[in-house]
Amino acid sequence: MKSYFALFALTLAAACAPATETPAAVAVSGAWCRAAPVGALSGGCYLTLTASVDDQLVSVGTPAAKRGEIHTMSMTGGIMRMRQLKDGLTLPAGKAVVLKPGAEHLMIIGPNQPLAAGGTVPLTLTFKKAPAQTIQAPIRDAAAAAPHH
Ligand SMILES: [Cu+2]
Repeated sequence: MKSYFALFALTLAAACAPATETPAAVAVSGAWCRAAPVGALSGGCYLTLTASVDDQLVSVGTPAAKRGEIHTMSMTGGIMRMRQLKDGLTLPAGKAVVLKPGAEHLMIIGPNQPLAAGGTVPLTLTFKKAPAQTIQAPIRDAAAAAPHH
């Protein structure tokens, strides 16, 4: 009886051998949204994404605004310009991609409520490979950070 059990355990162990493929997952950290004055037409959100395999942030959604977009900022002829990354944001395997003021960021367009410090913004992040995730980004005043627009 005992040896039967041992054999069964061995078979189980073999079936559960480590997979050769790394599962697609994205670690999200340090999320926050910038507090905006009442009546603001949009707001910026920032976070750090680390993907386990080469992946892509495809879209961002939120019930707190009409829609979410993925933006980048770049210097063109001495002027800081912002543009939407329609194809999403590339996340190389194992590399922390930092979305921050003055660089890549998430933008929520048409907030349904004032983005007041102390509140939170739920953000649903959709990836090409990793499962989608919903996080709660705290709203913070960011007077010290670089202006967004
Ligand atoms: Cu933007």
